[in-house]
Amino acid sequence: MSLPKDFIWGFSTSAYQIEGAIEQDGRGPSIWDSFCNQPGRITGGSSGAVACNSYNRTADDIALLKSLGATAYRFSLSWSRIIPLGGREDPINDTGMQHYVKFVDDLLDAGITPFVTLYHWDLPDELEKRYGGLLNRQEFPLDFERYARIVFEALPKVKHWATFNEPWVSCILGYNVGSAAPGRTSAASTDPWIVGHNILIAHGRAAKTYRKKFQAQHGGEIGIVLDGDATYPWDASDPEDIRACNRKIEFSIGWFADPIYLGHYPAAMRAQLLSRLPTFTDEERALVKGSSDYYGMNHYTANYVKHREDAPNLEDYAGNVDILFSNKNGDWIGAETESRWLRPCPQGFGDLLRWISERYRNPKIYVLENGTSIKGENDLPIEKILEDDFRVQYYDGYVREMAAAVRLCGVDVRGYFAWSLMDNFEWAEGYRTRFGACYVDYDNGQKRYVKKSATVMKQLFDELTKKD
Ligand code: PNW
Repeated sequence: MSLPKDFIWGFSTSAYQIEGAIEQDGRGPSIWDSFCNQPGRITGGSSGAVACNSYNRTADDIALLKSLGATAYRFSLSWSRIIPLGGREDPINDTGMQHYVKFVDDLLDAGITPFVTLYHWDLPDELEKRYGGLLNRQEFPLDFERYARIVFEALPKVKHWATFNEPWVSCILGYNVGSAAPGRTSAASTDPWIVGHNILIAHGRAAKTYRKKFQAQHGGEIGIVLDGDATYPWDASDPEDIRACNRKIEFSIGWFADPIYLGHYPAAMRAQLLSRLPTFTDEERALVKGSSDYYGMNHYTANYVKHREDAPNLEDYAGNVDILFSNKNGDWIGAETESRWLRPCPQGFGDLLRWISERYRNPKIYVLENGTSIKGENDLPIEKILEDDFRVQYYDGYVREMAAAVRLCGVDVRGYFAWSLMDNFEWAEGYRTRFGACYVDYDNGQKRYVKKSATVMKQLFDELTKKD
C-alpha cells in the first residue's frame, strides 16, 4: 500500500473532444471549429461537430463513471458556450452556463468530484478574429480573467480548478508546428514565446481573482496543467546528451513552471532565445510567481535526446536537441502505438515525477492525464477492441511507477486521472486514434462500451491505496 487513503482517481476528457452540439443552446464557434473547416487540417476531414455527443448525454457519462467506481472526473468548459463571443464586454449565454451548473450538481449527487479546466484549447473564434487571440498581450489576459470570474461565481461547488491545459501545445503546435488551432506558423520563431507569456499572465490574473474573491468562501484550489515527456540520453556516456536531456525538459515544463515556482524563465531558454523570449515586468512577475496551489501534470511518454552540434536554428523550440525513440545501441524506448509521438515507458513517469518534485520543492501534484492509444486499434472488430490488454498494461505499469515514487521518494501525488474516459476527437488525428478506456461507436448513436482497461482501474487503486 503506498497511496494515501484519500487519494483521488478518475478519468479525464475535454469539451471540444467530447461534447459535439456545436450549434446548440447559443454556443459560439471556437478556433477549433474554424480549424476543422480548413481542408487538410484533420485526418479524415472530421471535426468535433458531433464527437461523443456528451452535451446531450451527461446522464450516460455520469452513470458510466459511477459504474467504473471513479470518484472524480476531470472535464473542461467550453468558453464559447458561456460567452459566445468571448470578450469582457460581450453578453453571457445563461443557457450555456446553466448546462455546466447542472452537470456539476449531477456529478456531486452521484458522489463524483469535479476537476474543472477552464481552457482546453477552444478559444472563442471571435477573439481570434477581433485581436489575434492568445497573441494579444493586453486584451487576452483581461478577457480570460473575466471569463474565469463568471464561472467561479456560477460554480461555487467546484473545489478543483485548472486554468490552462498544456500551454506548450497551444504555443508550439498552434504557432510553430501548425498541427493545432489556430495553425498560424508565419512567425514561428517569435509567436510561440509571446503566446506562452500571455498565457502565464492570463493564468496569473485568473488565479489572483480566485484567491481574492472566491477562495476563502468556496474553499477550493487553482493551478495550471503542464505536459512534458521524460528524457534519457541517446548516448548515456556523453555529458552533452545528459545536459541536453535536462534542457529539453526546461523547454517544455520549465518554460511555464519555472516562472510560476521560481519567478523567471529557465536560463537555457534565455540563453538560446535571447530577445525573442519576452521578459516579465515587475508587476507580471509578481502576478505569476506562486500562482498555483498544485502542480497539474499530464504525462504520456519518454524520449531519447541527442544534443546538436550546430547552433540552434531560429524555429527550434526544444533546446537544440534531436528527439528520438531509440538510443545509440538501437534500443527502443517502448512499443509503438497509434500516436507517432507516444511510446510507453513507465520508468520515465517515476523519473519525471522526481524531477518535478525536486526542482519545484515538492509541490502537491495531481496527474490530470495519462494514457495511450494502441496501434491499429481502430481497425479491429469491437470484441477485440474491448480486450485492450496493451492499455491495461500501460495503466498498470504507469500507476505502479507513480505509487513507488510516492512511497519510496516522498513525491506528493494526490490524484490520478486516466486519459480518457472514452474514445473521442483526437484533434488533428480525428477519430482514428482512440485513447478511451471506453469505446465509442460513432456509427450507432455514440453508444459507449466499457473496455477491459476501464474495469481494472478500480482494482488497481483499491490495491495500492492505504485503508486507514
Ligand atoms: C494531450 N504531443 O495532448 C491533450 O491534453 C489531450 O487533449 C489529448 O487528447 C491527449 O493528450 C492525447 O493526445 C497532447 O504531440 C497531444 O507531444 C500531443 C502531444 C502532447 C500532448
